[in-house]
Amino acid sequence: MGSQSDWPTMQCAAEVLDELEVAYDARIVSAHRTPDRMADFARGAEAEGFKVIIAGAGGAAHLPGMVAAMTHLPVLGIPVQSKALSGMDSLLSIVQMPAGVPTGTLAIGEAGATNAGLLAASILATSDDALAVRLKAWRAARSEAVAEKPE
Ligand code: RP5
Repeated sequence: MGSQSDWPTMQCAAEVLDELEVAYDARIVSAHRTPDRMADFARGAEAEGFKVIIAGAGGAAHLPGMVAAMTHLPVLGIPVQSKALSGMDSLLSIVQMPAGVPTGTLAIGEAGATNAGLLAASILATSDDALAVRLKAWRAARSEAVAEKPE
């Protein structure tokens, strides 16, 4: 994520990864304030053993796209809800990548972070049968929790 202030949003991704028993590392890596840290992370992520990167940032949210430019790993971008423009700035900063540098873009805010965690798990589950079982169970439990009628 780009800032400590993104953590309340990004925690939603972390929570779902915890529930699915997917190992992860959470780091603050700013495209603007710590560009060298960002480049070192993005260029070294594959060698470090990462399989998927979830990158959340708000405002002028260049982090996901810049990370995607420096790695072949899948990058899932989360537009963090900004105070000034409610995350529309974040969304538009992430979603319109030029052809050739794909960056997955999720919904603004907490829903996007939760879904990024689930999507990362789905990607990993294509080569991890036990995770696929846990993911199917997670999804089934969510379906079963939906009442047929309102209270
Ligand atoms: C972005 O600027 C961060 O991703 C964050 O969403 C936003 C505001 O950062 P802070 O000023 O709260 O550190 O780089």
